[in-house]
Amino acid sequence: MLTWPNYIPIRQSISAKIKSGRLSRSKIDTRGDPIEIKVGQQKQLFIDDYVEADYPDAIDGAFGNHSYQANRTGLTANSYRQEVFMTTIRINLRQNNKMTKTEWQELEEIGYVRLGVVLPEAQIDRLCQRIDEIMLGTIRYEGMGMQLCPSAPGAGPTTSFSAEHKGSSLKYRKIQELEMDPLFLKYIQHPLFRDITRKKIGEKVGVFRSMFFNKPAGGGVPLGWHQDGRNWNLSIPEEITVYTALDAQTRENGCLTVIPYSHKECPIHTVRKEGEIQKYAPEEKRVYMEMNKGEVILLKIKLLHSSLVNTTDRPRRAFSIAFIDGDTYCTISGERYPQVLPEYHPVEKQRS
Ligand SMILES: O=C(O)CCC(=O)C(=O)O
Repeated sequence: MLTWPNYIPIRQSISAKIKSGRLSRSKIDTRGDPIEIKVGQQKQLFIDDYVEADYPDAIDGAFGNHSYQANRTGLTANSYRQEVFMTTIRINLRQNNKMTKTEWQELEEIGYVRLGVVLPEAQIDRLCQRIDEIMLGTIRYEGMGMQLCPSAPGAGPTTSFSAEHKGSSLKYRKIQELEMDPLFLKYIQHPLFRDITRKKIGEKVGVFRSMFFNKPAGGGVPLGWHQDGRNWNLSIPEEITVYTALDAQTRENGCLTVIPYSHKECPIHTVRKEGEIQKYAPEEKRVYMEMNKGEVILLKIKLLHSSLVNTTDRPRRAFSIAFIDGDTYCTISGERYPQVLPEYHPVEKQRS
């Protein structure tokens, strides 16, 4: 079976055929990219007859163990030529709350693994509604860390992150300590994440952060290339983040972008200078993680990642959980972190 960072196997398979002369580029989607994926609950692949023979394997590789239904829905318009037809792939809800051996291997090797959609769409919608209520201030939690997006009216170019609500607006950039909210806590305690953390950490699990990352409609702040964890100063180092796309992510709305295998290339941390970007994160190494609404990715903390701004008129909301051992404390301040598994224990002193 083909392994997968992004749609590379499909692309490689197409490239091989182009090189060997069995397929001419003109036979593929005339817009240049051989395969177009429309992100949403349904993915549409524009795929050619030659690729069809390979595609069950490729798709199987692409979506790991997730079941899928592929239906040939007929020939597309003439502009795609007769050889190109449209296939609809529906990503079903993940059935298995345990990670497979292959998924663990992929995580270790590539630095991330796609886990599929973990919650039904209606429940993801409830999380979206809840985070909107928190931003608007109709639901409030004392001590919850919040930062406005500079695009919020009156926010100014630099906004600070501190433990207070900063006005009713959907233009927040980050919100932390979401484990305080029962709906988000329930999600953090999802059986799949219980399985992952039991294997990686043990029975008693905390969160260094459970954070909302927002790129409000028509804006947001670009996030430069970086690894996580360098300044966390944790007594027990941890290395996994569970990242959930609350809205579908695309290149247009500033999807998470990663450099596969970069977690092995240490230390790199923040990559700001042009020369460093060319060295560590050149365009050809980048994987734009276009995701379905509700799709979950497990990331190694040292995986180099970034994201751009949202150029669409809809928000790009995401939820990122950095799980740690429940006994971890900060080696500088001595502060402890909230425990979330097997049950929730908040910390007395709130972080700012
Ligand atoms: O959602 C984003 O744009 C960035 C997320 C991120 O940096 C993280 O989860 O560590």
